[in-house]
Amino acid sequence: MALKLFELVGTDEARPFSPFCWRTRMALAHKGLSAESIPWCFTEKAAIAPHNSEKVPVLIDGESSVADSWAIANYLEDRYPDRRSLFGGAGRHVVKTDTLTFDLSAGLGYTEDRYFNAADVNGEFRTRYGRAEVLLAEESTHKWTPTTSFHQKLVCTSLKHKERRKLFQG
Ligand SMILES: N[C@@H](CCC(=O)N[C@@H](CS)C(=O)NCC(=O)O)C(=O)O
Repeated sequence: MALKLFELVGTDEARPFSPFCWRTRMALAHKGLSAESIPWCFTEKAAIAPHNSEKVPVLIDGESSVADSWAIANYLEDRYPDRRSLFGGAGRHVVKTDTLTFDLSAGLGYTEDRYFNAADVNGEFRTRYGRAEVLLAEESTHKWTPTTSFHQKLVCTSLKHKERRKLFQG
């Protein structure tokens, strides 16, 4: 079934400019899926009202429709489990209901900091500092109304205390 995506545009329909819609485009690309674009302007509330949303992105997948970039990512992950995972690594849904999710995850990450002014990192003056890290994360989403949700994420990294102190001292 062909996917369709309502995405925010201005005068140029070929240039969707909403970062929330870009999120969905990136999620689709990561999954190897494409979606026909339905250009949408701020005033066209009636077009997305049947999908219980006042905002875009709204993804249409056959008879189903999903609003909110985070909800869409979760939908794609559940609906297309055989495609590359959006949430790779070791993880577990501790709670997963229509209105609440709470996830725990762990994995390897890579972070690169860049500084306007060179900073002393481990005795070396650097303008950038990249390192591989072990990550531990918890994340939750609470859906309050069809159009309002609260999303929080806490990621703990393996950055050593000595390195962290030097970074913050600049
Ligand atoms: N939490 C939503 C936010 C979506 C959102 O704010 N979309 C904006 C475009 S950037 C919108 O449609 N605004 C329409 C309006 O406020 O009338 C998501 O992640 O998708």
